Amino acid sequence: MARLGLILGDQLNPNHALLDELDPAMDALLMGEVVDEASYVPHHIKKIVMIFSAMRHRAEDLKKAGWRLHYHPFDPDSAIKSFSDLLDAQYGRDPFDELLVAQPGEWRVLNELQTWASDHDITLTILPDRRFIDDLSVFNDWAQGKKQFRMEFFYRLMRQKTGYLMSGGEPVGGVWNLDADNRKPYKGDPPIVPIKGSPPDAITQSVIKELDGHWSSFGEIEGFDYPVTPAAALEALDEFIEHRLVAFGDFQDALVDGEDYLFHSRLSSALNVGLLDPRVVCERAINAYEKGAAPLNAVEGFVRQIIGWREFIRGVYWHFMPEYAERNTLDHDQALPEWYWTGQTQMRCLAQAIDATRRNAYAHHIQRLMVTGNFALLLGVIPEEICRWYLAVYIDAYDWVELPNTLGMVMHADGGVVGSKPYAASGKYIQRMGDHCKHCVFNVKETVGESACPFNSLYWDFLIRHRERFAGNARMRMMYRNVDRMDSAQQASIQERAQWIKEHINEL
Ligand code: FAD
Ligand code: DLZ
Repeated sequence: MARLGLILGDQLNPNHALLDELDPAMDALLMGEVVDEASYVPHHIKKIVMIFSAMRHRAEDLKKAGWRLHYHPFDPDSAIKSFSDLLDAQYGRDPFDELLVAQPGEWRVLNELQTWASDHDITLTILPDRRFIDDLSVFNDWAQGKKQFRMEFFYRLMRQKTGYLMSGGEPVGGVWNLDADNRKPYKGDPPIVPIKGSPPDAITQSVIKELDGHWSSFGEIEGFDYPVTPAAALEALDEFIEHRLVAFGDFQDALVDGEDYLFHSRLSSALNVGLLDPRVVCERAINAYEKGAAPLNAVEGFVRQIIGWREFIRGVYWHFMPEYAERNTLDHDQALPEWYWTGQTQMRCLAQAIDATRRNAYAHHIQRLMVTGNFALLLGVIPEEICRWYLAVYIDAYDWVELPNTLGMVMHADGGVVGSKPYAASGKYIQRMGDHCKHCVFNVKETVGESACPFNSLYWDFLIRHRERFAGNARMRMMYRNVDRMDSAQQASIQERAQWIKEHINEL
């Protein structure tokens, strides 16, 4: 029986399950740079360069290891546009009875492969996706019978399962979560060591040459320096551990004008295409803690992002898809402001986050959550529009991770699966966590009036509009107490200013 293994562009992990399942002497592998995958959203050009270059490196390694691999390089004029076309072409060239693939990262892709296999009467075998710490069944077993999913409890299970930062069955340091220590604004100490980056090698340079000027999408190509091989990704990991992990915890929530990365790892793109194994990432960070090179609040905070948030978010995605993508619990109906695609807004925090996104295909978590995300929530943007934006513009964005973070965590459009309350915040939060407001034309201390920070009126308007849904939420009681301190005239003028902002949003 002839078997074909399809390796998707974000499944480049050297321990891919296909390589254990198939026999290089008998079975073939297939990889393809297909136009539809590069264009179903206007991906940042750096994201496409990274994926194609990493795919080409992986293909070289597989061929060197003796695999019979058919590789379809990018060709916008080719008749091969989709994974289905790619499989058709391969089937015509070298027929097979069974198609094997690791669980794709998107429901859309899984659906396409299932449809293709069923139309061709071919057995489709889905193998585990080893880019994660655990199999999806771990999340599903945990989720069974639960009315509410809370990351914190899933995280504790993952700590116990991995044994990370555990001692005698108890969390090291006596508490599971040191998040309360991780909210300091940054005042310049310790100095931020710039990310060294991985200069483009010959393969990356040739991808850049092929795409530059011939493939228009979002973002700038200049300065590409993301790792595209497992070796380069390990170097990036070690560099993070040596220079930034130490302050990762303290300044995890900080926002600093002119600083793109602060103390974040910038490892998400490598993790999400399988260049880095999440276990290796956590174990090297824990090793730094055990050697006394990084404090517990930094290492626990970092490990939590990976064994907690990353695994939890993926579990939520597969648990609720495909209907999850359709949710719009708060009935939001505003179009995404045009300047999300250009960065041309006078609101300093948004301009900085979007400018970094355009240059780097990256913004750090607090920019994504509390700046571009928070603003879209307060404005009431249609979830589908803001999700499409996040999926397009970030180098690490794939549906399994982007969707629950955006639709769930940021937009609260899932009705509270990912978060028990929306992360709605006024300009005061942005002022507290950084220095953007000092450089902004708007006044963060004002709520109404022409020069008032737009976050402020939109924040109160959001609370007033959604009073029925949120006033009874224990975690929002204080917010509603503040709303109730305002008389009806104050509330009306806030709502008037919020309405004006919505009507003139593209001019701000
Ligand atoms: P660090 O701050 O150094 O964190 C370390 C690692 O933890 C990350 O590399 C990532 O693998 C993991 N991690 C941290 N938070 C999360 C999270 N909430 N969900 C999943 N993994 C997490 N992350 C993506 O990988 N792809 C996305 O498309 C994506 N979209 C997002 C959209 C929104 C609206 C928000 C609020 C967050 C999103 N995130 C996404 C999560 C997070 O913002 C990024 O993982 C992080 O900013 C990547 O930068 P870093 O590698 O420097 O992360
Ligand atoms: C994101 C992406 C892009 C831009 N291009 C390709 C490609 O040409 N070939 C490929 O196999 N995969 C690509 N990908 C990743 C797929 O879209 C990915 O498999 C899904 O996003 C699932 O996570």
